[in-house]
Amino acid sequence: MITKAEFKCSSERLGQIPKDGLKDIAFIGRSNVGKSSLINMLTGHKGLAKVSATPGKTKLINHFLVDGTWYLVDLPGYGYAKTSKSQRSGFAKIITDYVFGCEKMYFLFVLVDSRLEPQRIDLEFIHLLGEHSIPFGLIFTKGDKLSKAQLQKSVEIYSRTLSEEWDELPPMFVSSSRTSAGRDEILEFVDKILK
Ligand SMILES: Nc1nc2c(ncn2[C@@H]2O[C@H](COP(=O)(O)OP(=O)(O)OP(=O)(O)O)[C@@H](O)[C@H]2O)c(=O)[nH]1
Ligand SMILES: [Mg+2]
Repeated sequence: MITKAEFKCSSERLGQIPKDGLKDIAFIGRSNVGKSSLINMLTGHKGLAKVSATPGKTKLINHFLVDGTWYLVDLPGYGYAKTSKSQRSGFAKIITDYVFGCEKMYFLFVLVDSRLEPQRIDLEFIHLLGEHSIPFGLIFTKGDKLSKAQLQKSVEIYSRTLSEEWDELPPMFVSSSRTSAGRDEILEFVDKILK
């Protein structure tokens, strides 16, 4: 469903991101959760976003132009202990500036590792999204590492946890960059919200 995806630019400040009217669909989550891998999987473009086994690989806001009409945005991860002290508590300024302060940011996917129970830092971040009324969805990553039943359980546990705070649950997707699971569902959803 994506015909062409190309790297547009890397930004370290809001002032540097593309100044056109095109919408951003962005991906956030803990370092190493699989944001860059997912972007490569969705675009069918293996080397587009840089992937690494070492957390903290993506440090800038990376814009990838899709079919000349919207952007996929790869963001730095949060919760990585080796970032500077000032960043360890809370979230890096580059992330909060972009997510909470950028009009271009149209929809945010929060990625969580499907193997883990809800992590405090993710729940904190999701809470902030609620406070700022940021539209978001959840993507469970690395689904290839679990059985179908285990995946279903992960989604259920997350749903139950979010229900404690939210009246309405966000859209949720299970994915794997290895098997391309979730690709069609996520891209169809993006298609729908961009219209
Ligand atoms: N088995 C499996 N491994 C994955 C999957 N997605 C990512 N990985 C692995 O997880 C590691 C981190 O992937 P990245 O895509 O670089 O993660 P990231 O969230 O962009 O990380 P940062 O940029 O450091 O925040 C790499 O070793 C990937 O190969 C997946 O769907 N299945
Ligand atoms: Mg990355």
